[in-house]
Amino acid sequence: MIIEEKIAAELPEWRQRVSHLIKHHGNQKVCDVTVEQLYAGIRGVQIQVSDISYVEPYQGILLRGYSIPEILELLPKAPGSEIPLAGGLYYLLMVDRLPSLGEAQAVEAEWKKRATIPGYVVDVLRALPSSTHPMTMFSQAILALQSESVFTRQYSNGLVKEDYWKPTLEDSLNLTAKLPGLAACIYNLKYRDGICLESDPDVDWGASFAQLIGKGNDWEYRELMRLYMILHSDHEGGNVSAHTAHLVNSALSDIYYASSAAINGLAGPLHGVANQECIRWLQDLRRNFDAFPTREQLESYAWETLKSGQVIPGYGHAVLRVTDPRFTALLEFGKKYLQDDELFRLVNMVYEVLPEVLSQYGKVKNPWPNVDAVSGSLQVHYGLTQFDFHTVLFGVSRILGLTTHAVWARALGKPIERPKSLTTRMLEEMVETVRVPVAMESEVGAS
Ligand code: HAX
Repeated sequence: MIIEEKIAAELPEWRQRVSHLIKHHGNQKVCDVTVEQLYAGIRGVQIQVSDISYVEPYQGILLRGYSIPEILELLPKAPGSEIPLAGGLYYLLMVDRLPSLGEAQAVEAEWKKRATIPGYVVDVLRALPSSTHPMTMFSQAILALQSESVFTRQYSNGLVKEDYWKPTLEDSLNLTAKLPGLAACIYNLKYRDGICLESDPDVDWGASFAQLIGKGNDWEYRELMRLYMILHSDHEGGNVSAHTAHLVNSALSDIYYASSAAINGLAGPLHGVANQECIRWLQDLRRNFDAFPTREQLESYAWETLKSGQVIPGYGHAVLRVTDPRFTALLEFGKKYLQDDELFRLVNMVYEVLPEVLSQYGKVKNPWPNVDAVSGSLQVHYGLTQFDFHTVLFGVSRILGLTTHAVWARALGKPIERPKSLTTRMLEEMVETVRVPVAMESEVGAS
């Protein structure tokens, strides 16, 4: 398999670099942690190494060093398409080299061989109550596949540590191959005719979901799906979904366990489900006014949301300090194909008004939009009005990134992750403060 061969060729040098760093610089301190960071979600603390991607605060995500505009320009495109093949992106993430069209197509061919979804997975999905959230269905479908894990089977037969990455890669290809089909199956069971189809061997991975939900003839939607699948694939190792996968993977749980856990993290409204929340907020905003709102009306609605103590979904980021380039790429797509769509016009107006409002609000470190501020409006335009489903598509793409992190973590022999916690008393002793009695604290507060 092309990816395995390439990684095997690169690996000796990577292993040598890592062992050199540990052997010669193992005691060198590279980062400090403040008391505030410990109470603030260890924000900004550099706790792991991954070479797959990096979020540069003022540039956005770099995938193997390439920015989003570079990725969209340099990766080989599907025939008849302006958007790169997802197979080429997976090759780049895994192998750390820009692929040729042939190499991208070789990954696509691997996915096609492995795309069939076992009947028992569909049975699991069918058995769930109709009220089940699509993200719960997605997580359970991935977990149901766990019995297929090649890694777990080989591990119990006595696999040597330096080969752990090989069946992890095999599992990653097997799982990622099935993801568009799984997502389409969930969509069809929940919102359409309940039929789960086999993917068409002539359709590339990025466009396959479109074909499987009956939108195969809609060229624009196929293009949107290809773009969506590229843009959501990875966002460094520290975000909730990627870090969850890394942690679970470090216990030598297989890719299915790690990916299902990551999807559960992605299902939070502060993370992936922000795209669903964003559509809810935009639609509530629109319903609040008889006609399309003016900028002033939009501004006062945004203040109402903030004053009621809620976050405005799609804005802000833990690391980014500029407009997310993934947002920009989707906005450009929208400007090209759906300028007059009302929801999309609202997205544009929010972008014109909200950064200033959030800056005045004061406490938000990044007043700019992230990818979730626009992605859902494009899906709704092409008929995916059931916005509670959108994060499943985000998850399909994100598993490309997190499986790559997992393969490389195993290839470089990373051990089980086990950071240490402190008690509040220990911290107090470390900073040598004397606890102020409650009575005195309120006196201080009153002065
Ligand atoms: N609306 C209102 N308040 C916001 C805000 C927003 N969009 N973004 C941040 N804040 C608030 C925070 O809640 C925090 O308030 P408190 O001090 O009262 O807790 C304060 O501003 C400082 O937060 P921050 O340091 O700027 O941001 P964080 O790193 O703590 O959080 C989040 C980053 C993305 C979680 C945050 O900006 C947020 O909640 N945004 C809205 C939800 C969202 O869009 N999430 C998706 C992020 C991208 C992603 O992961 N996609 O999957």
